[in-house]
Amino acid sequence: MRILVLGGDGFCGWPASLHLSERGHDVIIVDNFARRAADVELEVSSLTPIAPLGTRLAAWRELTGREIAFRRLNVAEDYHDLLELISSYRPDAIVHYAEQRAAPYSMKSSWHKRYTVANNIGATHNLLAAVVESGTDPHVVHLGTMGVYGYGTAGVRVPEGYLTVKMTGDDGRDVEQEILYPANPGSVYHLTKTQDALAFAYYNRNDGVRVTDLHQGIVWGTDTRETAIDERLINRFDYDGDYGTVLNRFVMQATIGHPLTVHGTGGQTRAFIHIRDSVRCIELAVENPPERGDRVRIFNQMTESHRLIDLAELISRLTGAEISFVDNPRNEASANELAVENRRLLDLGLEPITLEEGLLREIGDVAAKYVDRCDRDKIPCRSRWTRAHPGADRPATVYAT
Ligand code: USQ
Repeated sequence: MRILVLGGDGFCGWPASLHLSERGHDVIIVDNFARRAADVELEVSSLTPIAPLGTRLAAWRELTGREIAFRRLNVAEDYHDLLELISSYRPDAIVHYAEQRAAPYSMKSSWHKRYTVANNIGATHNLLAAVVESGTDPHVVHLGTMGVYGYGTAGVRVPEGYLTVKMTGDDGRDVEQEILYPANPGSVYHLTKTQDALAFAYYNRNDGVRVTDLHQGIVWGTDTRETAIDERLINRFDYDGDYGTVLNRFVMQATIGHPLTVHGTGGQTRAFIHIRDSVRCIELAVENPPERGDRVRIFNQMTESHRLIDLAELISRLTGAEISFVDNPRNEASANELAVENRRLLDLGLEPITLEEGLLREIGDVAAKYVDRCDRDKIPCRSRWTRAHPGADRPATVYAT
């Protein structure tokens, strides 16, 4: 297949691009290096020394004989370049990672909120408009988030995108309808993904665009089979308070002797997936496209749920790390239950990698190898959800509003 990977230089996009190339697909990466620019802005670097994209691609060619092409463009702004690329390349699939993906980053200031909204919603809409305008029929595979469902206790197993509701009609009879599961975003970042879902529903109904929306949980782990071949292919490892995600942060903190930063009580339950399963899910979605005329297909891309305190205690037991309960900078429920339906990816052949000590040690080994690159001052989460919150974030940089 011919596949465009939008955002193919990022934490999930890079290993997915390599994996699809390894599977024999023809891959073009589209990226504007926004993720690398955010590192410059935040004065932090990936714990692992990621190579420039040109070096990455040359190494992949040298090691495997496979060619991945690259087009530098901003999906949210360079509409005509995107349209030209889709029209000329005529991809079978477009995997869409080209969105600002960190909830804390999206909450840092009004500049970050507006950037996240303009970038994410603009990129998704540009993509859909360009697909229709080009007259081509690629399968759009979008990285959504489990966070679209919200993190209250639902009282039911969270279904894969749709909910059957029963209403009472004027004549008193029951009317049944399937609707998109009610959106309940917990940050401006998550809000953009709920908006994306509406755009997909509309373009699917109006223009027949084929879409798979993958509601992914929190990714953990760093390397995949392909990124581990050579240090020039190494994947990002984010540990900072904005882009670092919770499980990788806990393992990294344990490795460097920093207390584990549990927000609030740690009663929050979240969905998780290992990076190797994440790239495998992309392969499964791409290689099993929906038929023309099918409604938007939604998969819950997660393999297990855990309470944060249970994860912290597990890591503490394994490493002796101290647990520190810090004031929660987010506006989120202090505890919730979470049961998730994920049958559709399992039915396509996903064999879940679940939490186990060996894999946690592997992350710890990566963290230990690059410990000298860690800036401990970047570990605390300083981005706050509400102004009223004591100690609200005052960034050193002044952003235009
Ligand atoms: N948390 C801590 N301590 C920390 C960091 C986070 O207790 O040091 C807590 C947060 O308060 C939150 C939970 O851990 O309750 C998850 O935070 P996170 O930063 O690991 O994940 P999140 O902000 O939800 O976002 C990440 C990815 C995002 C993806 C999402 C999937 O950055 O791209 O969409 O996970 S999900 O969480 O299922 O919505």
